[in-house]
Amino acid sequence: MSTTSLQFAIASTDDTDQHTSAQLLGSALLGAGGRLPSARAPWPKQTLQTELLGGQATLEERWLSSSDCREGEQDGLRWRRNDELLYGVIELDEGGFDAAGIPPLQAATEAAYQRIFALLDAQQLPQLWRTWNYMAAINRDSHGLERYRQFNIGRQDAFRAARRALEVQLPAACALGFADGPLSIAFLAGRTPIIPIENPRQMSAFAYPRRYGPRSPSFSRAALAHPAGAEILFISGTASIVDHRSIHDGDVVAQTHETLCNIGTVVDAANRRALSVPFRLDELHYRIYLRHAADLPQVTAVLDEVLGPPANPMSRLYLRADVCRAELLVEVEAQAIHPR
Ligand code: 3EB
Repeated sequence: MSTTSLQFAIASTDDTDQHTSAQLLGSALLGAGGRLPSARAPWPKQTLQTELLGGQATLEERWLSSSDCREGEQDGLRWRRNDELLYGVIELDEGGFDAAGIPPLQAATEAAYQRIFALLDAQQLPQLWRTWNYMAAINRDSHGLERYRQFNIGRQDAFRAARRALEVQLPAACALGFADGPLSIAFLAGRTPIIPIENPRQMSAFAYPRRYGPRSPSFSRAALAHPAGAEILFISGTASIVDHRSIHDGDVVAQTHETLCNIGTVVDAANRRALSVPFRLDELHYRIYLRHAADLPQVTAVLDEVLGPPANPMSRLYLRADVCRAELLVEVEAQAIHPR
């Protein structure tokens, strides 16, 4: 028996009966790259169009509510909620956003975030806690601009249009590229505001200089969220960036060490604001994104060395993905839930 209102679990995709679906807020399917779309899930499910590395073919990460959920669907967005938080997924094909002048990815991103903000306002759960952003060909140039930078314009314009703050209360986030697939955004939102956390080793992403694109990325380095009886720590996608510069060009081992140093520093910063017991690096659930699948042994060895071998191998899931700067070879995100 748990008194927390939210739990996180990893399931192999064939044990769908393990949780009554009435209490499943939603999920993410990892390792679906190259597969035919399966039957439509009865809950919001984000499909990561890439490969899980080194383990199972597919796994599903599930967010479980302690109470039954309500749900809805509109304009490509599916959501489920309980009394205090909401999980949603929106998937948009860029082909539907081919207006003159504006890159389709930028237009699709702006539309997606506008729909998310409209939903959260209507549901009276306005606080965006965490977003998971995936898109095809993130490093490719089109319309004279790298696609990740197009995404950042659409995202920031939507925050601005919704009169949402651009430098405070930004959600934790990640943004990665796959070879193929729609713009796919999953999100958790709630009634209560997050405590946003920045990293003293890194410039805040919302303050990045213009050389990284005409609009800065709209995310916090980490966030603490507080549903009833619980404290969630979300660590945003983290890479080998110190101040605003990518470092250790071409050296995946050094990039992984730098990334884990950044995560250690941001966890320390979060622990100074945490309401529960301190978060430890060896209790976090990690997703590790590798640009090159062949780097898996080296990256795994660094994580095992720095964090200790995982007590549960499911707590470190390795995925193939393109990181949002061409020189970055690895990105790591993490989370944990404590009772409070
Ligand atoms: C960085 O630190 C690496 O655009 O939402 C990490 C996490 C990164 C989130 C985002 C981007 C995003 O700038 C990239």
